[in-house]
Amino acid sequence: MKEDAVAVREFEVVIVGAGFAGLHMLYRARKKGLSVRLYEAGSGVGGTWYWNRYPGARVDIESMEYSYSFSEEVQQEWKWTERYSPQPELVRYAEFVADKFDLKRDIQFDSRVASAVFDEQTARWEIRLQSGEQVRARFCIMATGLLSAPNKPKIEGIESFAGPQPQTSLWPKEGVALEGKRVVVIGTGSSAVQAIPEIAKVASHLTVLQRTPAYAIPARNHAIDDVYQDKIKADYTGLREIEKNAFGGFVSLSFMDRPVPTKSALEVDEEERIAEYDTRWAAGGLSFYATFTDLLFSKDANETLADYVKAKIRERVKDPETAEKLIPKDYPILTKRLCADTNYYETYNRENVTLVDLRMNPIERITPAGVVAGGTLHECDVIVWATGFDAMSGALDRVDIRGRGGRRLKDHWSEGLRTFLGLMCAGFPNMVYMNGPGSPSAFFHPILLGEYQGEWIEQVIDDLGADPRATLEPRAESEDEWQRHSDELASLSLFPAAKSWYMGDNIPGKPRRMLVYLGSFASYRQHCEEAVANGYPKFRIEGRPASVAAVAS
Ligand code: NA7
Repeated sequence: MKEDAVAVREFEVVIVGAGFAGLHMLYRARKKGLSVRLYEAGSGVGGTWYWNRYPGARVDIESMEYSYSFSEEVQQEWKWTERYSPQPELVRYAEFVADKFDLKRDIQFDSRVASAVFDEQTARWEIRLQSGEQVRARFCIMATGLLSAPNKPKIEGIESFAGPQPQTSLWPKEGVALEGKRVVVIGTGSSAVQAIPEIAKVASHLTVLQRTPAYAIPARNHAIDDVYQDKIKADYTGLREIEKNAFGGFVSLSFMDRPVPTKSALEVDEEERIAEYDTRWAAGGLSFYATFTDLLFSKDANETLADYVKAKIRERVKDPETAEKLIPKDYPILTKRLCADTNYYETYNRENVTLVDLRMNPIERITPAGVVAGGTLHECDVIVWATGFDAMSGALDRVDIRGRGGRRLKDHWSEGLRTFLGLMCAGFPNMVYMNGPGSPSAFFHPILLGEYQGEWIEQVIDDLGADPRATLEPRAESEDEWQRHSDELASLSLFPAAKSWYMGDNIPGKPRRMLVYLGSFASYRQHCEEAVANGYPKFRIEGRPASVAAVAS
């Protein structure tokens, strides 16, 4: 039978991914009256929070901030229990929002999208699921997440290990038995920093294999009550406005009056500088990013904070040799993601915890009995891979995406990731990425960014709405211009001095480039608005809908 004889369902909008960005996009598309279907690989909503079920997993932006702003009802009704919510509560929150707006009736779970191919004849995306099911859509919105494609290194013998070897980012729903076991954790990024103290409490022995030490700041998590929440809920709109202009999109609530840094670390004297660091250390969390204007741009300024945190690590770890191993030596603080910890460093004071420096003792192979590093076999019952993600592009690369002329998105990116505004690519009409590479994503509150991008996408769909064959894609020169601007901002910062997932360094063969737009959200928003104002000057439009044709020609 010919394919067309089989009923291929057609939607105006297909969304991929039921994380926070995808759910909000679905809400908007439905409200607009568009025919829409969302495909999700998992069996439930929540995206990153659905998959990352490892012990200790919790958000590191305060929950009162790390939440939706688009519905005042949601803001008022939902109650958080802790300053930084644990993973199960974040999933419950996503469920609450999905149920409140009856979103699940347009979501197909357990459905991984395998390919999306643009058909130039029909101006439609042909989307195929791994199950073989096929649908068509005019707009394909990839809400696939910035940190969702797990990275598991290829190491000799990896399949031979006799016990379980879960990844933090794909932690089994039924859990992993760690009680009384000998556990090896590989990696010391944010996930490991959260998991290690929890695993150490129950394992008979924990060996941590560390390639690059992290900088971690105490999270100082605690329960939050109604009185505290009601104070914020009294003017949530006001808080959201502050967040949109704040460094990183969050203020850390005790610093609401100081959302952006105003002084250089070098223009104040040491007493004032240390007092500021002490205040933030006592408050806990990631507000350090917003302490001074030049921490990410001046090596000398940066060192003032690095030295401060190094001294704290030495205070927290009893054995000086272990403390030295835990102190980062070769990258500026904040240029790899700062971690928020609960008893991370103190965990190395426990009798049942050993730290191995992989720089001195690289991993050689995995055997049925454990991990061989530097000639020593670290025998264990469980290996936990806390080795991060193929960030920003990994989830998109896993889908076989082909635009005009059959060109693969992977090939478009073979010399370095490039997008226009992190939203679209030339040659891939009507395909939009949410929290994509080249957007402020990892450097801005991802939920608020997703909400803004959702509004932007809605406007684009609205403007193109008149003609079902109309398509829109950035001009190649708009993409070049955006990349030049983004690369230039990165080159002024200290980020290139660190090997990090921000720069694509953690994935062998990934071209090096700053994957996150470092301008402020305000500036990003201005670029997004200018791009579509006055007839979409930065875009190539086919089908010429009346609303944009006049000026775009
Ligand atoms: P991260 O932050 O990318 O951390 C991954 C860790 O795994 C990091 O310490 C890596 O060392 C280590 N790693 C990766 N590959 C290897 C190999 N082959 N051998 C040894 N060690 C390895 O991921 P997370 O999941 O912790 O956090 C991701 C983000 O989620 C975080 O930034 C927050 O935004 C939330 P490396 O530093 O590459 O030397």
